[in-house]
Amino acid sequence: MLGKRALYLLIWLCIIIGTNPVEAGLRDIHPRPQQMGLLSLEPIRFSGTPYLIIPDDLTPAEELIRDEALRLIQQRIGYTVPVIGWSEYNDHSPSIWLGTLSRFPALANALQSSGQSGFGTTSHPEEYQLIVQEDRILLGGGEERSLRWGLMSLAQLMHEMMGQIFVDRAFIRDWPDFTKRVATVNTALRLPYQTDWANLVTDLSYSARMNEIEWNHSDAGLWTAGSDNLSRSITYASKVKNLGMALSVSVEQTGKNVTQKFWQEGVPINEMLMRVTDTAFVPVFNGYDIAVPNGNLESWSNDRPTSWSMFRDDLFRYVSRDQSTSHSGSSSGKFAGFTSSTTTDVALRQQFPIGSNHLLKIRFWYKTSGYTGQLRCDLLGPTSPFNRYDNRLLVFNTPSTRDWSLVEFTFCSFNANQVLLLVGPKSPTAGTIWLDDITIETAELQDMMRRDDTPLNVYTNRDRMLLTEGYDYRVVETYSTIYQQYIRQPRIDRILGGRIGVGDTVIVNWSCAVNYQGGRNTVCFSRLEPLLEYQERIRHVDSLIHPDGFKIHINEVSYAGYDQACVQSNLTPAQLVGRYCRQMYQIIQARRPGAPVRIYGDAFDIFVNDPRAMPVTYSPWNIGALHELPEPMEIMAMDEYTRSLDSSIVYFTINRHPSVVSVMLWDPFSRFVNAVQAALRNPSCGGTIFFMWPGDCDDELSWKIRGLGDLSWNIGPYIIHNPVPVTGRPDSLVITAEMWSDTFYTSQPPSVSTPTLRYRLLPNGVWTTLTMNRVGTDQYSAVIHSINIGVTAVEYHMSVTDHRGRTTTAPAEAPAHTYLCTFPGNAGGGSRGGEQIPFNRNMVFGLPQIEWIPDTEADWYEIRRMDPNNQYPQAKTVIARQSPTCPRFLFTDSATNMDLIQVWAIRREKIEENTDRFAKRP
Ligand SMILES: [Ca+2]
Repeated sequence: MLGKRALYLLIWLCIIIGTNPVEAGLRDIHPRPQQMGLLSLEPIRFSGTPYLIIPDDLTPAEELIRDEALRLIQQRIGYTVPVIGWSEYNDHSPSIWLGTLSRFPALANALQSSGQSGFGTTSHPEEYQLIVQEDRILLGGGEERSLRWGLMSLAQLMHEMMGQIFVDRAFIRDWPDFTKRVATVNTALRLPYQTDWANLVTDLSYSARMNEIEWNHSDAGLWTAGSDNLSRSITYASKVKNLGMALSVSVEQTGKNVTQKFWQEGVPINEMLMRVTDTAFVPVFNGYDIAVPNGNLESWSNDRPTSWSMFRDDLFRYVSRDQSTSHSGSSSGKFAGFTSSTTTDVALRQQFPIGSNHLLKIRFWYKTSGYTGQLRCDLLGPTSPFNRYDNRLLVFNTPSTRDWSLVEFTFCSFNANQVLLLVGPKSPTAGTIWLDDITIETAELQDMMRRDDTPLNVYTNRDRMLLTEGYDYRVVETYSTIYQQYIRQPRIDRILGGRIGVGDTVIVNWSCAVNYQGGRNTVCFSRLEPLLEYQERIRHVDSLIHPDGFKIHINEVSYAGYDQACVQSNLTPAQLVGRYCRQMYQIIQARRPGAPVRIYGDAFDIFVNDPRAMPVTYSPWNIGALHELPEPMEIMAMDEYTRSLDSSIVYFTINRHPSVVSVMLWDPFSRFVNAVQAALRNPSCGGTIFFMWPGDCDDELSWKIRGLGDLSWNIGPYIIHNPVPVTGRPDSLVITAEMWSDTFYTSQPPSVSTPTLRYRLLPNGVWTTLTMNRVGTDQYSAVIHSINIGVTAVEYHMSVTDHRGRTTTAPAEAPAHTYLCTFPGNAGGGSRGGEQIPFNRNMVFGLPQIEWIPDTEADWYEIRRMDPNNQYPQAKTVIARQSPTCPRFLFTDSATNMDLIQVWAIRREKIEENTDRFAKRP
């Protein structure tokens, strides 16, 4: 039974192979390789168990690679393969050779001898090279990490069927377009679900060949975080390192969590009018004389409330005057007529003066009947969006049916004289809601800063005499918790015998630690204490986790430059932020010299469009911030917060900062495509980083991370070219390639254009260009004619451009690299034959040049370079060919080590057979 099934499967496999040239295997590889093709249309069937051949005396990093190889191969073919160290290798077959080129010279030599362009040395970070030969798989790379990516590709080429292993006979030379492919893990590990989520994001990102985890770990470096949390953190950090990914860590969220209350910035509250009672000072109800025009909704004209506007004029159809229901006076505003398709914003809005530096309380009344939806009250800066702040925003689900109810909350006017107030239904779908009596009045004292730089001054109202604390009045905390230099619920008491009496009014100037955006704090960037704690936390996190780099987690900069410590520094708010971050950078560098540091772009990007950055007085508010930063710092160009991603990147570039483009994972994928293209346009941009928080887009994590990995590795277009097999010298040669581009989940239809072949006939032909013709789906072809008797080989390369305007060449570095179709009996360039000849060296324009005496019998010359680690008598790497009429060569790199250079005169008839053989080193 089993035998029949096996036979059936094998027949089926042969049909698949026979009818569909097995490129499917290559097309399935994600991310898509830079250079790829098949050496044979039939996969190799390995007879017997393959051996994994690795260098001797493995380093810890190499041990991880070995284990990863065993894991991936086991996952793919169902069993573990035996491992053989190089010194024990004795022609074991079939075999998989795995190692970095520097640690495995025989592997490097075998790759170089393969005859494939560019193989045997690496020229890109994370580059790997993979060739599946008859009885041997070669997988080498420049560094350990690249071997992981190569193993993932190899696994894609492997198939197991009835105990036999089939491997597509492919060659791949691959590296990522970006050196930075960063996944953000935005969570502490307090709870099991957070740990699960961090592991999931990490596994998905690793599979998508991202090479760095940025862990914004809000508990990092806190002794108070707890031992479970600590052990989870260490375990997680080890996991990231064992996956060969870089780990960068941030230890706090400046501007969000201020662990010590007195670090907050003191926003000055000026000219607050208070009345002295026998128990305490109380605010005069409307001491600032602010009135909300038509806040009682008594005045109507054409069935619209005077003074109020709406987002769009037609939205007034939801609003009407109700003279039968009111909280005060004779009318209220009634909102009704909602359906499931009602727009979300049905709020009344108006802009009016409120005066700067006031602490205010907004109050309004609402009533509902069968209402489904939310109620919103939003206080914004006066002009949108660049001079706007989300000062205070309140959104809540109302009870469905409720009689008149009061809503009140406190906000600060900061330095804005005007406010844009929005109040009304949000996302309503049914029922009725009424509003009435919208007022703004002086707020109670709260969150008072009591530092030297945030003075409290009390004056008499009548003659503005400065009163004395401790003699005329005292300030006490009425809240149960006592904070240092901060009073949460202050009360000012009259002192008997002082200069003020009950019934007097006083003017109070004080500083408030303002919450905004529904609870964020402002940080005083002139205080030393936050930096001291930062230093402490960096020390702890470095000692416990020892990350590869750091992130300064300063986002949505909540900064005003109000308190005296800030003002007296003579720096602009932007410069203060920059200086503060520079100090954080210096703290990191003092601990870990040279460690890379990344930072959010919001506070440093003059093209920022972040309406939450508060309270800005001009736009862009952050001019000067970037210039305070040390130049090595990497800045995030944030797709979501900039008006122009290209402009942001260029701004960072001209200020000598590298950057990465940052995308929010829950955004539409088309934004990622645009962001990656912007990054590609700007060479100083190192790559991509994505972020989200647990629960944001969990359903989409898998495909979006994979897609972003593909995009960041190689956006395309793609070329699969199977080198032409020849058995004799043909009269003409057909060059074909599979060329295509990817939609990347966008609606833009992919297409390719100008598929082009460039070729010359060796030894003496000139370069010729042909347009390749479409001969099938994604298949292109061109014919080289007139291959005459003297032609020994055809040298060629291809290119194609896609609908994004991106051009890809094959080989990947054409024309520096080319394909060579050498005719049997006429071993061509790249061969090992010929005769080494001496040369003289001199300098031309500061560059080394070599010259030699012409060899009248040479068909061409080859300039070759020896591997410094692997100096065979015959150098293996052909770096250039020269025609017989040009017995000289100018190097473009002044640092070229001339001791490694050889010149060979190639004589066709004396060339040895170009073989794939290699010798085990003695
Ligand atoms: Ca009213």
